[in-house]
Amino acid sequence: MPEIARVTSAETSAAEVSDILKRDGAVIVEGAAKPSMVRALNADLDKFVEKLGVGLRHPTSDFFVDFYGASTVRIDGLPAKSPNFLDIMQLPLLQGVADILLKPNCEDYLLNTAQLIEIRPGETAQLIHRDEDAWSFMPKVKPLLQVEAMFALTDFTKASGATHVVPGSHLWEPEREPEPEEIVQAEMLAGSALFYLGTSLHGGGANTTEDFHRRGMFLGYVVGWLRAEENTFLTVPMEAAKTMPVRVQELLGYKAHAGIGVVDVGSPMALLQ
Ligand SMILES: O=C(O)CCC(=O)C(=O)O
Ligand SMILES: [Fe+2]
Repeated sequence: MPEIARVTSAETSAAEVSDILKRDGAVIVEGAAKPSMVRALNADLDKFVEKLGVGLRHPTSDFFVDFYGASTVRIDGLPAKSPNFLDIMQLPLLQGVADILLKPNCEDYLLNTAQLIEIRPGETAQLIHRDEDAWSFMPKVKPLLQVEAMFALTDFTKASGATHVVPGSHLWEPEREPEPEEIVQAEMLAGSALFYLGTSLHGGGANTTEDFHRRGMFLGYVVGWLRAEENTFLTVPMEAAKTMPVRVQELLGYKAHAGIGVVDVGSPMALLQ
């Protein structure tokens, strides 16, 4: 049975986490967010979760109705919804890993999407996938595009739907499918985070509990020359972006990638002044 390596946030450098990611494609970082941060994030997000039902509201295709889950609540636009999320976006360990793994392939990276993913009882296991398959028009041989982290905002257990992961699958041929014994679950306590590559096979787990809501908060960084999944210019109003730290503004797309993403062929940062 393969295992997901575990490290502690306090004792592990971005270089060490990156080395494990290069080897295994996934690693659990224990204590990535302090208990007080987990409480604050949950308090920020509770009111949005209460208002929203489960399931996908405006599907862009039938595929995504199933993929995103009929008993799962998903919310994006997190930078505008949770002031505490801005600290998660700038977490030195996560930025450090993205610097090491993505900067060789771009000038700077962008927030690809951030989502609260609450898997409710009765949800079935999500299709095992690679998040980089979102850019399906890419040639088979491509640089690493994406680095991601799934933060547990409640405990993740096998029964509650802990994320399925296939360690080592970032090095596989794209066609190879995992055998059941190659799939492990990222069981972790609230505050821990599963760091993984956009090329690693994974998927949400089934929630077989009677009444436990598995809440995760997921965010990923993508090379700055790709179109990001989430349309952050619409999910985060510009008035809100104006009040955010400069690094967050950059990650939301107000930093041009050389000649890409410009306004009047110049820096979009000028719009925030
Ligand atoms: O909820 C999870 O554990 C994983 C979700 C996921 O991989 C996705 O939606 O792309
Ligand atoms: Fe995914």
